Amino acid sequence: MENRVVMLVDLDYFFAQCEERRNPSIKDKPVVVCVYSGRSEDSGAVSTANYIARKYGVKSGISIFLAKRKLKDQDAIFLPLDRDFYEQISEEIMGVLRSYADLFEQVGIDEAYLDVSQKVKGSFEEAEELAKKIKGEVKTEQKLTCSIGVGPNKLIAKIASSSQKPDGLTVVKPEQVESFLSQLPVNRLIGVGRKTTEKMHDLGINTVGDLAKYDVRKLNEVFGENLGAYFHNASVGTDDEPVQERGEVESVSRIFTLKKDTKDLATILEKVNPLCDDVHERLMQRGLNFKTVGIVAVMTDLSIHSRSRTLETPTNKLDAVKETARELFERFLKESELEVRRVGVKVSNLVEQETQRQITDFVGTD
Ligand code: TTP
Ligand code: MG
Repeated sequence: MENRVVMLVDLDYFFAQCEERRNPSIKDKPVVVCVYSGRSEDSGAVSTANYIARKYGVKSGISIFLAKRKLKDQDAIFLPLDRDFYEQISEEIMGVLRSYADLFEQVGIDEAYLDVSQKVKGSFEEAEELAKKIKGEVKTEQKLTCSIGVGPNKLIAKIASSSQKPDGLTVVKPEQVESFLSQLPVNRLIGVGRKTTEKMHDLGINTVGDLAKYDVRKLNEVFGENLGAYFHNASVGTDDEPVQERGEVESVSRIFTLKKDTKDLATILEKVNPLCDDVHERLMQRGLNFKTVGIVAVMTDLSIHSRSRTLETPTNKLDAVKETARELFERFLKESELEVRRVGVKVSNLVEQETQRQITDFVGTD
């Protein structure tokens, strides 16, 4: 079998970077995205902060009050969380990432594993080129930076992705795994928190290399067999967890960048119709009917607008996607002043097609 090649793509300081993209004039200042609890003016916690703010010790989870104190002499920007906006951007980027993967697994709003083994034919050199291409596309199309780790499995990809941030790319080939891991502190392994780290320090284990050399039986005695075995395997970089799609499909969407910004409905529909074909085909492959059809328009200023319509009953008709998308764009273009840069189609409210059909599908397949 060929090498397994897995990537972990993690967007840098995601919520704060979305805010910088929306308003580039704040880019050179500390930016802190906050979840205000509403009790008093500054009560609540920091969701995330850009890397300038991090230099002053501001990070996810600290109180807004403390963040303000740390930044009191700076011209810092504090903004409330705008989850819908970040989710929209996340969805677009995940769509791009998915298109590069043989197998795809989103693990958070700003993070996904891509198994690219077949795409790159097991070659880490090709994987590095592919990772550069992905970083480039995310940068030019979405105006965001990300960090990518490439490795022979999810464990290594994940650690690699966080080893150079922001805007990093770290490739760990199978023959480099041992030297890459051995000098890292043990708490870099997933599942090794503060308490476990302390216990390991007591055993004289400080680095992942120390852990790899430690007698497995003794590890089992201290941590129990499951954890002991996990820690040992992790320390030598062994991990065979597959990259796999998570959860139910909630929506299917496609987005496309126009050759030229425009407000012309006919030009836009020329691009939107093939997107409708594509979305519809993916739904049919998965045996899904839909009830809601939506459009997305990203304008010249990169602001994102979406409109949708929910039909009376679920359907599988391609015409329903095209007609509804056309009507929504027609109405949207009348209201909007700016030109459109990217157009998208999204179908949601999905339901399984008749079980009847699925049963008949199986008949005669023997
Ligand atoms: P992360 O990827 O952990 O952090 P990040 O993208 O802000 O920074 P990094 O450059 O280190 O990747 O989390 C993604 C988003 O999730 C983050 O932008 C905000 C949100 N988040 C919280 O709201 N609270 C938290 O405690 C954490 C860790 C993240
Ligand atoms: Mg991130």
